[in-house]
This record gives sequence, C-alpha cells and structure tokens, in this order.
Amino acid sequence: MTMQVDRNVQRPVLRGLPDALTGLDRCLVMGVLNVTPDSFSDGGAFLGAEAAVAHGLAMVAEGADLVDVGGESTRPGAQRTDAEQETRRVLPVLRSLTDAGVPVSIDTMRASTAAAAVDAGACLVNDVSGGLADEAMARTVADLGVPFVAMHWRGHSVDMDTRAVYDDVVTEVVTELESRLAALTAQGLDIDRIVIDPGLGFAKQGLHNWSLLARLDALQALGRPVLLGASRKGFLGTLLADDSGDPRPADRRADATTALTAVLAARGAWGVRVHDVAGSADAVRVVAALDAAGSPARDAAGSPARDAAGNAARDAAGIPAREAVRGAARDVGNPA
Ligand code: PMM
Repeated sequence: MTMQVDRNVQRPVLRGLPDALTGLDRCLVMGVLNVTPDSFSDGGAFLGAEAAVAHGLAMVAEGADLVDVGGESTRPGAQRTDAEQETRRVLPVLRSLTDAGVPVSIDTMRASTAAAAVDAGACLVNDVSGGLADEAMARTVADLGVPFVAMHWRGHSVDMDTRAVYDDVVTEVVTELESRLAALTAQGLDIDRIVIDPGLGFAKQGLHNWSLLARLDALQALGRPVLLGASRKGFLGTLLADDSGDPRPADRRADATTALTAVLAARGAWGVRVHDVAGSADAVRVVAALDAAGSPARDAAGSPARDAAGNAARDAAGIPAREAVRGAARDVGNPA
C-alpha cells in the first residue's frame, strides 16, 4: 500500500484540553467505553462499573489517549435512556477513571449529564447531536470551558435512518455543520474549543459514509479539528461481507477500522473514536513517525534541524532515543 502523508494539513488550534493531550502532535485515539446494555457492537459488555473501569484502563494500556464514556445507546432504532439512568451508569466509571489519571470524555446529548460529568473530571463533551438535542447544551459547555465535539446529526436514533436522504452528502453535511458552528458560537461556545465530526452511520447509508471519509478535506476546510467514528460500523461489515452477502460481524471489523485510522491520520484527522484500540494506537504512531521523518526540516543535511526532526519522529512514535538509533542502523543494513 502506498501511503501519502499530507504534510500540508495544518492542525487547527483546540483550546481547553489537558496539556498532556494538547502536546501530542498526532491523531488522537479515543477509546469507546459504552456503559449500556444495547450499543450496537459492544452493548452489555461493560454495564457493570467494575468491568467498565477495567476495560477503560485496558484501552489506555493499549495506547488510547482518552476514553469516551457513554451511558445512552445511539444505535439505529434505539429509544432514549432517561437522564437519571444515564448519570447512574456513567458517573462512577468516570470518577474511577479520572481518579486513575485517565483523560475522559463524556458522550452525551444532555447538558445536565455533561455538567455532572465535567464536575466528576471529564475533560471534553462529545455530543452526537452537536447541541441540537438539548437547547441548554451550548451554554452549559461554554460555562464549563471544556472542548465540545459537535457531530453531524439529523434527529434521534429511533428514526434517523429515514433522514439519510441527500443529493450531495458531502456538501450537505459540511453546510449543516457550518450552521451548527454558527449557532453554537452564537450561544457562547468558543470556536477554538469545538471539534467537528461527520457522524458516520447517523442518518447515513453506506455510500454516504464512504463519501464523507473520502472528502475529509471538505470537512477540514471548516477550519476545525475533525473526529471520526468509523469503528466497527455497519458499512465496514457490508464491505467485508462473506460470499453469501452476510455482513462481517461487528467484532471482526477491527482490522478494517485500523486501516481507516491509518489513512485518516495521514490525512490530518484530529482523532479517531475506536473500540479496538491497539491497532489504531499503533497506526497513529506509525503515521506520526513517517510525518516527522519526512518533514522539510529533515532535508537540511547535517543541520541541527535534522536531529530535531529525528527526535520528533522518535517522540511521536514513542520510541526511546537509543532504540531509534539502533532501529535506524538496522534498517539501513536491511532494506527488507
Ligand atoms: N458514534 C457512536 C457514538 N458516539 N460520537 C462521535 N463523536 N462520533 C461517532 O461517530 C459516534 C459517537 C455510535 O457508535 P457506538 O455505539 O459504537 O458507540
């Protein structure tokens, strides 16, 4: 596979994240932690707080940069979870993870849940409705001062598939996200604290998802960091269907998810939201190392800039200095 790392992509500023995340000059990996009985690919697996916390910590050990905790399923056809049940599911998990030093985001459409989660230590609010489901969300998050993920959304999961109607999905999603950005900032949210997300699978058919993935540049033209949640979603199952046309089951879509992570990271995605962290965590480090090693600074032969670029590649990949030197020496002698 030939991979082009697009070095022209400038990462937009995102304010309000903990320094440990802001300092990572690469695509972030957000591990999915659904504390729900019915999410589409992992529903029920982590409903107990103890199992959920253990899974969150395991994802961090595998290389997740932050853990996205959600207590309400948004699978197609899902009914709403009430606010009390949602907070009862997420808060204990969130507290344990933040106590352990894990950066956590809260996946919620409710302002009250967002506020309680930030109070319990969450550092980002991820709202699949982009602030549309709860009119108090934008002002609440503005007051909380944390970054906000505004996902493209056309309505609740119960009937969202009927809204998957587009003449030109890329133009319409970009235009709808643009109006969202205008509405959110009019309600007091700082533009520099907003991340956008095309909402793969939310009022989107298979081809809509592929079109949006193919045109990440059109989303990036809005000037905000882009998060993508392709992990294990149905369009990957359809792509990888068996000979009789049965979709590949959700728990066997990890490699396809990792492949997408590599491509999206190389194209400058701000982050990927994934269930299977290990592959994506490796992929973003590989892309960062390639990116740093190929940066123009490295071309100045013999100059200190070359060392700086080498260090950047090593740091991005998380490789200690001596190992990097040994690895490079080995690679020179062994082109295989
Ligand atoms: N997808 C799901 C839930 N939350 N958040 C963002 N920002 N983007 C997504 O694509 C997204 C999300 C649904 O997937 P899940 O049931 O596996 O969590």
